[in-house]
Amino acid sequence: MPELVHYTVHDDVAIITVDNPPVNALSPGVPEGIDAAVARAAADPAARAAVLIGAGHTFIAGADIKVFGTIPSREVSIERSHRIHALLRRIEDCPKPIVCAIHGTALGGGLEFAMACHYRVAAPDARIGQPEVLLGIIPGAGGTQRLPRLCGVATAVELCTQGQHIAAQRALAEGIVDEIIEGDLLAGAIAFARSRAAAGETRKSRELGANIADRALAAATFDAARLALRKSARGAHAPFAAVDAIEAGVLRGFDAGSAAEIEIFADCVLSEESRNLIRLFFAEREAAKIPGLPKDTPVGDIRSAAVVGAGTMGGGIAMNYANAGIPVLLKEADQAALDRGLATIRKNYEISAAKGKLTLEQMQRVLSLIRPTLTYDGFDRVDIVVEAVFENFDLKKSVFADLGRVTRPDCILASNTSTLDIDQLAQSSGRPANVIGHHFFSPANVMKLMEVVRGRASSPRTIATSLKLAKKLNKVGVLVGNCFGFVANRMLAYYLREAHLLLEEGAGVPQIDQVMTAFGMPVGPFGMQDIAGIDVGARIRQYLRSTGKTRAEGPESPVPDWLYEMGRYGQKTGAGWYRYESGSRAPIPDPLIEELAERAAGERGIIRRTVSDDEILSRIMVALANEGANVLDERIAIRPGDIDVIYAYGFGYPRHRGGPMAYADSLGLPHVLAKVKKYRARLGDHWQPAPLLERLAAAGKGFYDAATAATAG
Ligand code: 3H9
Repeated sequence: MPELVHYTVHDDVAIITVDNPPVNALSPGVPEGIDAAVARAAADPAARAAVLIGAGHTFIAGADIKVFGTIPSREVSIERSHRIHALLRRIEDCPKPIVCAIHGTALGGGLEFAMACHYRVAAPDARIGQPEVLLGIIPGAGGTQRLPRLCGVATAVELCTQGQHIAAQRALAEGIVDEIIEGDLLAGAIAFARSRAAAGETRKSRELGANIADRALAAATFDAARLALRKSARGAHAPFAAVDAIEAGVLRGFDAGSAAEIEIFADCVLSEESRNLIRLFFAEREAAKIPGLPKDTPVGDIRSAAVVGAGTMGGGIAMNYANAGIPVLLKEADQAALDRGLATIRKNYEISAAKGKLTLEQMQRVLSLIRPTLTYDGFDRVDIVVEAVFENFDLKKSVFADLGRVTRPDCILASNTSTLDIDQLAQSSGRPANVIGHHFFSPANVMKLMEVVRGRASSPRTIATSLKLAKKLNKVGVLVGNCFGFVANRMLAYYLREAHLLLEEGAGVPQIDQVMTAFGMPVGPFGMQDIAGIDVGARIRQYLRSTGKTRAEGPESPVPDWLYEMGRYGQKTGAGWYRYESGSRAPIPDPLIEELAERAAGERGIIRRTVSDDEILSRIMVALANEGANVLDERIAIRPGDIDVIYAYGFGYPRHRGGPMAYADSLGLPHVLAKVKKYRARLGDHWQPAPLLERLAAAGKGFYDAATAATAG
């Protein structure tokens, strides 16, 4: 077994190096190795001080997340936590100064080990954080206790409830880090350690009291945090648990606080929330691994790009490239449209600059990378073109025919279509192996999802390059198959259809939206359509009808089309499913929608009734999971985790609920199937159980069990 922790002595300073690639996680053996090395340094006459550092490209990125799933009970969790707390106390009690040298990231347990050292120095580009809440847990190795003592209550609450990483400079300003080392980190850390040894100083984080002395301020901070979390946590529990643990330590002292942390951690680590979030963490990384696509598949280097279409999507996509430092040509058909597109891009950047997210200098730099054009000049030099013109098949086909002519033979040709057939676009280009879908979500510069749509002829290079590019663009790329709407929008059609039918049956627009936001969605189905544009869906339906199809099998409510005919396109026209007053985005319920719903119900012979919140949630979620099962069965999505990642990043599905497929698993597939059958009996044959749902329910399995078995097989 490889040695996970190395001990060497450099002149008179012991160097303790954690060496557990890829991210130096605290896998079994690592904490024990550090413990033994610190004890050795304490006893070593050749060492006056010690430096704790990580090998490779990072310090410790946290506990080994895989291990959490193996904790069988509260008792085991508590027993393990006591051991790690005692271990960290031993480090802190070492009589010789211990300096932690941070590069890459010090996250979760990594930061907790760092805070148990007497001092911390960091490389300028290092980042630190307590991201445990993003996994449904809280810092479990004293982080909720030592952090407030180092940086104060407000910052500790912020870091432990939001889970974001902060830069070394901020960590320095907050008192979490003692010095930034420019140049050689290890040499700087050794010099720092020597200086503390010479001064005879060791400083224990757990004994620092000044930052938590003001109880009244602390109490006000906890109250304000809980109030804010009621909105922002969207039903997640872990952020509240983190506040509880910090509060216990600030009000009752380090020992009582540590005991509380251990208990609260045990509750969290065994929760459904944590199981879902951890599964999503690994699903996101799994999505980048494609069965049948070898690791050594050639990958093109994308150093320059072009986007055709400077509308809302095209502009947002161009911003993604510029943000990643890739120069991008932005082409429009006429000057007025190009000017409008550029003005929107500039406005978006100005809003970000006003919020302090980028400096004016950075804004000028990214803007200079976006080069407007009305022609295809320069397209022969770019590595990729993304087509983002109006969602019209003929128009898109003609663009692909142009692209086949004007670009280099190895140039990747991507379409941002949200629904149309990639294979037909590929044929139009004359270079189908290079063609692929890059489906971004609105607003494209913000939403992290990129559905990568594989056509029949997309080459391994085209696929591998697209997935690598997604990461470079700071997106989560998920490979999906080619069908109408791919994964996200195909399933969404069933989600929205159910919302529309529930409205006809008697539920209210605000009621349905409220049920879904209470579940944790950032916005309900009607509010979402008002943001995306009711005209967008209407045009897709028009196109489908022209081809003799519908978006979702079964009845279609006429109300969305009536809104379209009335020019109620949503927020952009001041009215859609809601009304909006003079530029405000606050939705105002509109009695007209009730009248339209009654008319539609009358036409279909439906007697309107009171619809319960439970029925709304159940029908919408069951419809989503049932279609998700079809998507899996047809191999449009490779794994249930891919669907859940798509919903988390594309639509803001509440991560702590895991995603539509994990949620169905948590309900139990026999229960989901029984609901589908019940709705079929009551509402009609368009409710058809997906064959995969029937097979899994009969076998007593969940979607994820089946995926694990398939991978293992
Ligand atoms: C914690 O610490 C609790 C404590 O309070 C309690 C202590 C007792 N464990 O993301 P990447 C794998 S909770 C196991 O693609 P990047 C990852 O699966 C933890 N594996 O790279 C992937 O494997 P593969 C708190 C981990 O450069 C590979 O490493 N810490 C862990 O884009 C590369 O990962 C966190 O939540 C882990 N902790 O980003 C940090 N971390 O190649 C979670 C990574 O087989 N990690 N892996 O697919 C991250 O945020 C990112 O991975 C990081 C690197 C920023 C570190």
